[in-house]
Amino acid sequence: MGFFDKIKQGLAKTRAAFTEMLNDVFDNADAIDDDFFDELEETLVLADLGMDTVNKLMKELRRRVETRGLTTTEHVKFNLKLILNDMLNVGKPELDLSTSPAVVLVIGVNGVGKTTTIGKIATRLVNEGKKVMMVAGDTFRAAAADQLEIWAGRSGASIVRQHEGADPAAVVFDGIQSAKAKGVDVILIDTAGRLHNKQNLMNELNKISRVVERELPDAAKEVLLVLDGTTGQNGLIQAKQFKEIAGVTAVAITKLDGTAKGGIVIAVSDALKIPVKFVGVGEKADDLMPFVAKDFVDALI
Ligand SMILES: Nc1nc2c(ncn2[C@@H]2O[C@H](COP(=O)(O)OP(=O)(O)OP(=O)(O)O)[C@@H](O)[C@H]2O)c(=O)[nH]1
Ligand SMILES: [Mg+2]
Repeated sequence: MGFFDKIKQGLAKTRAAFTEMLNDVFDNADAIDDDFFDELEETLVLADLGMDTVNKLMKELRRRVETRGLTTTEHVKFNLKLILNDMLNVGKPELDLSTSPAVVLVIGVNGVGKTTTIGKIATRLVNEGKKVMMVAGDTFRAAAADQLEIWAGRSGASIVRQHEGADPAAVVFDGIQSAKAKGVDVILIDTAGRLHNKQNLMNELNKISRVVERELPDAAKEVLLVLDGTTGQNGLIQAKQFKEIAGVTAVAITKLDGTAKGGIVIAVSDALKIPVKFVGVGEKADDLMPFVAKDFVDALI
């Protein structure tokens, strides 16, 4: 199944809620007038695009309708899709894995799907013929490394772990030495989301980043923030905080299969100007899709 069909399936709940309402708005419009714009705006807000993004979108759409003299719903719909596409195209859609090794630091609050997403990315990369290593930087509880180890086994990646309570930066140091010795292509670092406060989290992530920077100064590096799509606007707040403390370069949005709030993908890229590079649409190894903006918009509208 290609991205388009899979994302359509993954977005089934969002489509049921949003796409149908949107079609109603377009089908029942007598004219491109204030009533039409009001109804469209309401629908976009309900899809969890967020007020800021909706306001910006509506302003741009009205501007286009006026300056281009758009009179048919077809033309308006087409322009709506173009604007959404622009909002989603805020950077390179793929991870930068241009060096061997390349490093992907995976962060996010607990339960959003970090470990699962690492397992899925590893599966994808191993299938592409890459040598992948997972590093269990979540030392908060032993079960975290156990869960990662299961994904390592499933995907064919290697894993570096230490005992519960170990210093995550020390585990990362170990992992990097081992990766260099083994000629690993991609190092995927799992981290804990459950830290006592923002300061602790920031300190720990900074310490890990410093080790990576010192040991691999020339490596391609990504900081991948994982967000749970079912949390809607709350995810957007988390994203803003993580952007501030951790230099996020890419976003993965998980659990889109379980929510009608798929509009969060647009809200996050528009508000943060950081590209969404993956979307999760299920719990299995192949339920992670590299993000294709145009297909996403086509699936939505
Ligand atoms: N339906 C669905 N479930 C998902 C998806 N991604 C992850 N999950 C599930 O979400 C739950 C939490 O995933 P984890 O990968 O353990 O999340 P985490 O961020 O590592 O959590 P902590 O280690 O506790 O911080 C698991 O039950 C996963 O199977 C997805 O795209 N769709
Ligand atoms: Mg985890």
